[in-house]
Amino acid sequence: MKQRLLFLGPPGAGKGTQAERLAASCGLLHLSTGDLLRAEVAAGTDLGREAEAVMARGELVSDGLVLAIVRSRLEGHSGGWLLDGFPRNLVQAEALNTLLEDLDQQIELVVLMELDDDLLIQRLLGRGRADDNEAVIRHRLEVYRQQTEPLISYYRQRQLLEAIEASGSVEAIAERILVLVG
Ligand code: B4P
Repeated sequence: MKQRLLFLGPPGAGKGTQAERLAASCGLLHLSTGDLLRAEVAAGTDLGREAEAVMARGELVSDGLVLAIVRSRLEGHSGGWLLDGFPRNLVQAEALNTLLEDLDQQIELVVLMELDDDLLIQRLLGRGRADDNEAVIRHRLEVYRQQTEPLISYYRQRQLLEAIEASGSVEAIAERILVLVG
């Protein structure tokens, strides 16, 4: 079974939903940069104050902040991990490579979750988080196309990427992912 995984996909594809489930059943460390940033906002830290307005606009928080969070969690962790929502652009992907070289670890699988925009928007409006109104969702989708989508060919070239259709029930999608994880 693969132990070092990335979940990639547009906002609302269900990365968090599936990552939580898989990490719990396989004993992997689940690192969601979105959840970690929201925890900083809730705790009112300096980092949280900096991230809050950026997230509310649907833009990406600065690479430096996100990288510091990921580095601090991965250093000193020797078991498997699942990165959910990170990396989100090429700068973060290159920084992750450098970090993993330092730690003598390698990504084993990148799971791309694909879903039509209409369904993404419907799911996010149903979730109703602070950054889930239609205008912000549309902007997050644009940011995804511009900044995150280039990671698809980046990881495909490295022969790490497998895509799944992210429609259907949570259980059906979990099954598709399990087949890839092995
Ligand atoms: P994230 O927290 O990563 O959230 P997301 O992409 O919007 O959602 P996800 O795909 O995880 O969907 P979920 O399972 O919740 O990002 C939020 C913000 O944080 C970003 O916009 C950015 O500002 C910042 N950020 C995060 N990481 C960053 C980074 N690396 N660099 C810079 N900034 C960063 O599912 C969505 C909804 O669908 C839920 O309501 C769920 O219940 C529902 N759902 C899931 N599966 C379903 C199914 N099969 N059927 C029906 N509904 C389903």
